[in-house]
Amino acid sequence: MKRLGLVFAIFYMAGLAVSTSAFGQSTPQRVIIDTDPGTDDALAILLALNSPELKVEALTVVPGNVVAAQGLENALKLVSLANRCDVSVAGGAQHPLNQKLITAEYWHGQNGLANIELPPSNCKVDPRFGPDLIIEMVHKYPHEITLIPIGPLTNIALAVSKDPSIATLVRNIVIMGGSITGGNVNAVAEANIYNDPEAAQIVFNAGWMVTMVGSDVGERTLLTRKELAQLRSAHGPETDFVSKLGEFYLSRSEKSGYSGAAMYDPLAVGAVIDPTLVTLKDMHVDVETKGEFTRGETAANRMGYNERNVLHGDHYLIEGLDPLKPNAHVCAASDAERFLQLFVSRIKGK
Ligand SMILES: [Ca+2]
Repeated sequence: MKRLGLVFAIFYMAGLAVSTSAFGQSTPQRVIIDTDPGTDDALAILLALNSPELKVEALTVVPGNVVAAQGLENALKLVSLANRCDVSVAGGAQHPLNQKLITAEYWHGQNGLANIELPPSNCKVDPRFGPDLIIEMVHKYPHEITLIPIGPLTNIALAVSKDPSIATLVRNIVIMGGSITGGNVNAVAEANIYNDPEAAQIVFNAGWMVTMVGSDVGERTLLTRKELAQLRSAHGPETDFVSKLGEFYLSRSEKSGYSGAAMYDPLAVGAVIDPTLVTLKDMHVDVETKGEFTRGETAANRMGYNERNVLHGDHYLIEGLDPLKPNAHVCAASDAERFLQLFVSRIKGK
């Protein structure tokens, strides 16, 4: 089954690569980024806005790194910085489905954007409720929209619960979230999943194949002083902002024992721009919503089956193996060097 999973992953990536090259840059992929900006969200959004392979249709904002209102303000400032008021920016959920919000100013600065004060936004908010905007756009462009959720999965869970048909009408869903080798909040949980495990469990089991770009791979895809120096060699509103934000994020990461700044959210965008940047393995993923130590863990089955245990008298016997259908393409590795060079060149390119 492991080999079979790899084969599926290779076909999946080859399929995406072919469709991209067949249409060329003239038909960019429509994407909606659901975001809780957030330092690495800002990097991801600017990467997307500066990549010709993508047409960013909307940013929908979810509470996570910062509260909903601050996230919405940040998203509006980011599209304004990039001079892209054509991108819809909409608010969404105000809190997770079933627990209190946990914000992360500790990592992202008081305003979520490394305490950098961007100019007031020239762009106007889209009055639609984010999950409704997602539903509308997926129906407007059937099989064309790729969802890129890079925050807690609250908005996506609300959208697919209200209208389950979007699960078959999206082109793809590529999330930053989860991990198969340990968490970044605690032993096992990654922050986006930990902030709304119930929403994540809905999203993983909505009937689509979720591409999961986890924190474990993000932490092996590090922005270092080398890339910061490359960014600093160019000047412009976006490059200057990214250089300052990168310095804050890198220093914060170094103080916490990392050798670079984990490119969590940007790598999810990178995996949509160029699927060959990541290695995927098909697995069945469920989200732990109860465990004493494991709430928010992405429990990923790497075997493709569960044992079938049947009660005989006073104990159970293993009678065989029940196959488990994959629901996720799980990112196992990235081509970090190639991704970082793509990131730097795209940010500097404008
Ligand atoms: Ca995020």
